[in-house]
Amino acid sequence: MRALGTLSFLFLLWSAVAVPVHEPSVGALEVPGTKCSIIDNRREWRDLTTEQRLKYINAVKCLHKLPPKDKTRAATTRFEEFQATHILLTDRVHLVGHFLPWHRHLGTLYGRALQEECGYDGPTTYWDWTRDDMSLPLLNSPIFDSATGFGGDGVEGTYTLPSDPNNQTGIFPFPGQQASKIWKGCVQDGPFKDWVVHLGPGRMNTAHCLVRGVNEFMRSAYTAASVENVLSSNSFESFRLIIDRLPGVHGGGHAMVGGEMTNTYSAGADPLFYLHHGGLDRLWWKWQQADPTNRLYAISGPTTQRGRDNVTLDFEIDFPALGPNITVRDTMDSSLYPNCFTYE
Ligand SMILES: *[C@@H]1O[C@H](CO)[C@@H](O)[C@H](O)[C@H]1NC(C)=O
Ligand SMILES: *[C@@H]1O[C@H](CO)[C@@H](O)[C@H](O)[C@H]1NC(C)=O
Ligand SMILES: *[C@@H]1O[C@H](CO)[C@@H](O)[C@H](O)[C@H]1NC(C)=O
Ligand SMILES: [Cu+2]
Repeated sequence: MRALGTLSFLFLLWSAVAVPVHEPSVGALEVPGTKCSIIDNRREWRDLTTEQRLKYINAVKCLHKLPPKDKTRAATTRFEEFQATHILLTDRVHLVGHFLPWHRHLGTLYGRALQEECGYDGPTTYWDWTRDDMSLPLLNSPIFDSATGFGGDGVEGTYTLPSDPNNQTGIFPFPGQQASKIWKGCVQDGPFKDWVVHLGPGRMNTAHCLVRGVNEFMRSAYTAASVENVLSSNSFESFRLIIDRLPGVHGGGHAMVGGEMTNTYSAGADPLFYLHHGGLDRLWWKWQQADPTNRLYAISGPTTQRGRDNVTLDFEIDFPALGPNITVRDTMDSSLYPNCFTYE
């Protein structure tokens, strides 16, 4: 009792004297640009253990059961809150210089939600399309496995696009694709076969199934040679243009999965959105790592679609309802706060 009294006295003395001087608050440790205490070593889908894959999928399902944090918006679940943010900001974060920075941080926030809100304890994951056997149909990819993946193709005849006579919602097929083939039908196998999403297609809000139309349309963008070619760009400007060019290495993954993934606005209805964007982010990361002195903080491209200016490192990007505003600079070195990840 007496010893305890002395100890607590010493503790009080220590906390009164030492704490205010030496101990920064936890928040202060997470200042953007500072070193992370934990790094998420991102790993490709097929390099996760089967147990990790199942846990990841369960976490995605969990996120779609949690309520949104900001109930004043259109999202009905926490999962949809990420999709809603993407819908809201689509016209501000595509075909601009901060396309890759914005999607990098969106992926971080989504991965963190799976870990912190839904108990996923494995690494954040991504899709390296070049590992799919080009001699086999895309549906043979382990990504589309119905037991340990995200389920397969949409079933023809189970979904009809709502009419959009004035093209108000941004539903449109990629050039050379037919809308009815791409919005083929509801996914009826695998973990998301009973899913109801409430946002999309496009900017509409309708309750509907997870729609896909898996196809080989853009496979050629994902040969090892084609991806090497993207990585051989020697300026950020040419790199970002080659990534974003329709229907290149960004649009290609959207087009091949088909359905909701082909929609610029509502693509985040499909959990594969985050694996595809993780794959793109990894290309950016690899491009940066090949010459960090010159590339880690290289940025260019307009601040608005069809703008003639260039985005700077100080440009602010926002994530309504998901997290605080950050600057483009804060995304450039993924190993620092607030992103804290690397690729194995
Ligand atoms: C529909 O709108 C999108 C953008 O929202 C545009 O890219 C597309 O060309 C339009 N399609 C038609 C047929 O007007
Ligand atoms: C924007 O950056 C690109 C690539 O560095 C450059 O070619 C272009 O001249 C810049 N435009 C302006 C308006 O500064
Ligand atoms: C975050 O960024 C958005 C868009 O630039 C801006 O409208 C908003 O005021 C910013 N919020 C804060 C808290 O700075
Ligand atoms: Cu996007």
